[in-house]
Amino acid sequence: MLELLHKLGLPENFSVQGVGIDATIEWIHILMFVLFFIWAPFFIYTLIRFRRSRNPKADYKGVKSHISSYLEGGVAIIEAAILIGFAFPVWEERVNDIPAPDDKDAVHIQVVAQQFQWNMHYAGDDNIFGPSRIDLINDESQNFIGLDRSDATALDDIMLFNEIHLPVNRDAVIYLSSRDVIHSLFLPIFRVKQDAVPGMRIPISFKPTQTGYSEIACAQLCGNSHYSMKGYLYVHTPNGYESFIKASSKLAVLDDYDYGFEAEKKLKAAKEAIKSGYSISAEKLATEAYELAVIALEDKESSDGDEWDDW
Ligand SMILES: [Cu+2]
Repeated sequence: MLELLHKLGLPENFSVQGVGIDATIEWIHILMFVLFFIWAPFFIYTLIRFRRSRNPKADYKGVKSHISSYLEGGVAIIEAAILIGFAFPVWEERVNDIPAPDDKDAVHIQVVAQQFQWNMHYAGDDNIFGPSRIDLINDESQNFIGLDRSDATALDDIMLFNEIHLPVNRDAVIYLSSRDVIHSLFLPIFRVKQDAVPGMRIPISFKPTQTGYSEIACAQLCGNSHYSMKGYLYVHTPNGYESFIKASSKLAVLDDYDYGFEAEKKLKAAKEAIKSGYSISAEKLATEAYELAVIALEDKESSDGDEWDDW
């Protein structure tokens, strides 16, 4: 059945949690197929059997047998089995088995939706999310979530737009919220779909099982440019991810495109490599990007010193 569903457009599943969801989807389809092949012939039979020419006058007594009640009861039992046997456990796992915020084995990301983009906030090298404040939100200066860069823990934080980066085979936790209206983060290949609700910070957790690239969509009709809330998802090798994040974190501290230019180029190349399915070369490129970012940061610091001397 799952193969048939893949042929009909269900994408491959690339998360540990997706297996349970796929099983539920599979059972629902099996039940619906069975129902369809029972109800459809029955419906056609009733159309012919009770046609007007054969029954010119309505029978006021109606059907006496209880077969239809038994059939309905049977359907209700199967539906209850799907709900209690499959849907509840899958949901229970999804809302209860979420790694704690201080769990170092998991990757933690904050995602803030807004009309019409996804803002991804990574804690950076220090693993601590810098604070953000509403009054600091400034779209012109690209501070979409109001990150307080004056705070020491925020200096190395990484802000990405419409891009999620994750390592393979590690639990990922996304803390999802929204800046304006209700959006919905949809990661089809992980079987993740969660509403982003203003005023709430909702954790979602899953574990990617394969490196690769996919698209992110918004699954709530959130406004006139809803269609443009398209994002990209990159699943790196564990080392590739570490280097990618460390390089991006250094570039965030550097905050100077001229110095970080070469490192940025390597990071872009790493993303292209993942897109083309070369996660090992992506890992190499991300490592090079990190080395370049370190050099760029040292260069800038020493030249800042020069400027100070000249002054
Ligand atoms: Cu949206």
